[in-house]
Amino acid sequence: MCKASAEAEIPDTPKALRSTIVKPLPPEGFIDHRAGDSANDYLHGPGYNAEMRWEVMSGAGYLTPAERFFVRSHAPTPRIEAETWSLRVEGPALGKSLEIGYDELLGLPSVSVVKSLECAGNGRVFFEENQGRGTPGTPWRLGAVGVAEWTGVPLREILARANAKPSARDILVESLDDARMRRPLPVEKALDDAIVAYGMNGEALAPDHGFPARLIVPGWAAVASVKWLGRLFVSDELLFSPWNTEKYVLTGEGYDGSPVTQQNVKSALELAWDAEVPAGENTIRGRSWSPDTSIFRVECSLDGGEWREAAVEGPNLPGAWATWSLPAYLPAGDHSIRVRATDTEGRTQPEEPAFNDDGYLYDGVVDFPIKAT
Ligand SMILES: Nc1nc2c(c(=O)[nH]1)N[C@H]1C(S)=C(S)[C@@H](COP(=O)(O)O)O[C@H]1N2
Ligand SMILES: [Mo]
Repeated sequence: MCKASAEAEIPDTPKALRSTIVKPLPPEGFIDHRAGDSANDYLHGPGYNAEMRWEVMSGAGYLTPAERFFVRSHAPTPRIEAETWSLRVEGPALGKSLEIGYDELLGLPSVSVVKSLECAGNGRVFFEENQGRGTPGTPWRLGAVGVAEWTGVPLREILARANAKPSARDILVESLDDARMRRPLPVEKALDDAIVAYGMNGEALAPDHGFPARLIVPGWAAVASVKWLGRLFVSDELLFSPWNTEKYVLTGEGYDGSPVTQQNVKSALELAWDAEVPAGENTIRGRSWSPDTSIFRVECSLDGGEWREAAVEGPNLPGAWATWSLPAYLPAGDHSIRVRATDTEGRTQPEEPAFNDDGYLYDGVVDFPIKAT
């Protein structure tokens, strides 16, 4: 029987069946940010994190391969068996409770969407490097983002099957890993475009990315996209947990402590940080992304010179990214390239993003160092 309490009873994952991150993290593909055990405080602890090196996207096609996708987990990756797993959907704002097994989930009406998934802290290190303001948290450069094709069941469909009442307001999304995430998601966003995903780039989700099922909440900081789903508790009241009051909230001067929701416009080069390229004529390639629309324009400034437009190439899918290129003559020596994207809503990357205490949502113009030899 399903119990309609706000606290889920989540079985302990046997220790022998966990690994900090399961997939290989070859050093040429990842910056390993794992910083030791955070077993006593998965909410605030450093977690188990691996950053994608941007040079792997050079010539890699539009989607980020699952093997190259960044990992951000508060606790070790749990190994969950599809046969014994189920998703519980319950709470006072539903006409009936559901318990959906893996095969049953795969049999429900599904969609496939190509969307980015980005950590709220992506770009955090630039608050320190560009503004001299240190923050706690993983020192991501720009590799805590990826674009994948996600396949799953619209959350709207699941809520309809549970006879969700019009009074439904908030959903506590609970995970089965040791972090036991309990991040509330507004019903409005759930009904709009959130999905319970079981597929990534045409394959079952990998263990590190949420097998058997995770939420995908397009355009929102990826903390909303809870992995290893266990239970959705649907309430007609606003819900609060440390996951939307203590962490993943915007605090500091000018902020009111509200949860991070939508991401913003950013850009990266398909090059290593501090890349070396041959001196002479080069084609610089990069990608820019918007949380919910396409990219309208990308401008670059070489060594502090005038802004020049890069050639934006297709596909340029809304809520995913656009690839672009810029011819650049680079004489031997040290150079820098500044990149500034604008999306079709007219949102442009600012010179100096407003600082917040935990270093979320850095969307400022980044000065990419390049050495020509
Ligand atoms: N259960 C669970 N879900 C989670 C997390 C987690 O630690 N546990 N981390 C969140 C955060 S902060 C991010 S950025 C994304 C990362 O997704 P990925 O590891 O598939 O790239 O997962 C989110 N979902
Ligand atoms: Mo994150």
